[in-house]
Amino acid sequence: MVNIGLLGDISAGKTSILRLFVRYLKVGEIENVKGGIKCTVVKTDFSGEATVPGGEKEDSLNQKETKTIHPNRVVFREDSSGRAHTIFAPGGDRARSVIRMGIITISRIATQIIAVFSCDRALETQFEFFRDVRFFPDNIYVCINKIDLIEKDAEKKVEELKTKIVDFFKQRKITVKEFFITCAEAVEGFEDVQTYNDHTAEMILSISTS
Ligand SMILES: Nc1nc2c(ncn2[C@@H]2O[C@H](COP(=O)(O)OP(=O)(O)O)[C@@H](O)[C@H]2O)c(=O)[nH]1
Ligand SMILES: [Mg+2]
Repeated sequence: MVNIGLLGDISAGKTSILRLFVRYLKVGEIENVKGGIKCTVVKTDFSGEATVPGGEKEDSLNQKETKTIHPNRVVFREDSSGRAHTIFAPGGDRARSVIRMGIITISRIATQIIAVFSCDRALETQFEFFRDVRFFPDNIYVCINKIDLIEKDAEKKVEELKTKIVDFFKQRKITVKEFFITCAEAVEGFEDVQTYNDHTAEMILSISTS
């Protein structure tokens, strides 16, 4: 059994990654991704998600912006082996003590950590989040999310981000085992949306089953 913790600053996309993974399992799409196998959702808990008052999303009509108070959780099972895995995604707002508790708890019980970064925000502010987390394994995975928001020279930009992220964790004696480049939303008008949605699901699956 693998316990995966998704950690990252507010709005990096942790909750979206979990939701996309659940969707891939529910519609059976998980079998069609690279390394895909049949899996079943055992349990989901998104009850820690609170609607932000007045927080309308800019790009859609009725969806409300949400904020994670208590860690979200998904348990799923590999059908053939029967192995079950859990993915946790605590909130990113470490200024609130209840959320901070979630981050500390998950960073301690997770056997694998995925550090989630968003392409559309300054890295430095996102590093602040990780500076605060005390308990880290020596090796982590890194997810660079919202790839759709890089407007030009995406490959070059991604390489720059990777270098800075590796350096940041190296200073803390943490090695990045692997990078995953993802898009966790069904973004209309983004040509490669299917590929990068798939990458999101492949990331969770390959870390769980490796
Ligand atoms: N364009 C784009 N938006 C995303 C992506 N992933 C998440 N979002 C949006 O970013 C916002 C924050 O996402 P959320 O999952 O709540 O972030 P969290 O705070 O890390 O849990 C939401 O409005 C999402 O719809 C992505 O890959 N691309
Ligand atoms: Mg969240």
